[in-house]
Amino acid sequence: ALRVAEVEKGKTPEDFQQVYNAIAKKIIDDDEYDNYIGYGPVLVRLSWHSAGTFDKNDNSGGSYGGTYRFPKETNDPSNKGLQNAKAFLEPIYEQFPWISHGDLYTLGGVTALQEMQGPKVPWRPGRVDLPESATPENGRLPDAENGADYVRNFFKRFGFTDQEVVALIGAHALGKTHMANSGYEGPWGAATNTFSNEFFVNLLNEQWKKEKTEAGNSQYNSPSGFMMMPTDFALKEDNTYLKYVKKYAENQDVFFEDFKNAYKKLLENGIEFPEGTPTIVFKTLDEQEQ
Ligand code: DDH
Repeated sequence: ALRVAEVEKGKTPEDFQQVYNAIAKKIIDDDEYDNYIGYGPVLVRLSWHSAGTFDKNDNSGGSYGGTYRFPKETNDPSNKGLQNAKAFLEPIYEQFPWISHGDLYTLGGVTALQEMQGPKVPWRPGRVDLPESATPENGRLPDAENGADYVRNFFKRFGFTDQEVVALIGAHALGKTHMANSGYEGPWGAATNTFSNEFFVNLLNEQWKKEKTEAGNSQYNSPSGFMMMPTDFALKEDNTYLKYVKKYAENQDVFFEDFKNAYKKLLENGIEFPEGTPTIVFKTLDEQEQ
């Protein structure tokens, strides 16, 4: 059965805008994180991993229950590095203890994306904390040492199309890989805390050389100091994926529109929002200052 959203009692879009603002201000205040990349990218990654356990076959996992908060999921090897985002959000939760964890993790990603000049992502509240027993087993998140067939098959569990998959992986314009977390090292591009179509531009235009990392993984490196993981590079090796890579490299507006839609779907997978649930388009801090 679908999980039914229940908006936190008495809360209005203005209350969620207050949470947005607190997260956005803390991103600015704690700007030294990860050599001044800041917390934006790791918050986006947490939102994706909190939702990325979804399985449409039995409607298990997903963002709804906020089960990332339980040790089994926090300590999933695929979630290494995300404890930094979890710690970042703890004082936010203390300030707004009425919010569900699923709402907090997804709202954290939407806030970070918008504050990094990404598209506006319409967001709906009402995820409900589920008990520890609802925590999915480890192993539902993707393994980067794979090619296009794996990627296509992996995202079937969510019901995503080829186009949606390519758009979503464009999030790798943000942040970087860290040897200690994943056995990969380096950023995909130059603007690590500004959302853009740079991932696709670099995938097409850089001179890539396949090398082994010190952890024994395969990684593509370019003379500019950028990297791609095998699942990233796969988007160039598959003709259907490549079509969308080219489209997004040529037109950032099209990428932003498609990313917004696919990311919203990712964050809402498996949830039924009853009529009357507000759809909130948050104002950025900049817009509120004007
Ligand atoms: Fe990713 N990602 N990701 N990713 N991801 C990593 C970092 C970041 C895969 C593997 C990794 C998405 C899809 C995939 C972000 C967002 C998104 C790292 C490095 C690995 C490994 C972690 C580390 O070392 O710290 C794989 C495999 C896939 C796949 O789908 C095949 C998607 C869909 C998103 C999204 O947000 C929609 C972000 C942001 C980061 C950077 C994190 C950081 O700390 O910086």
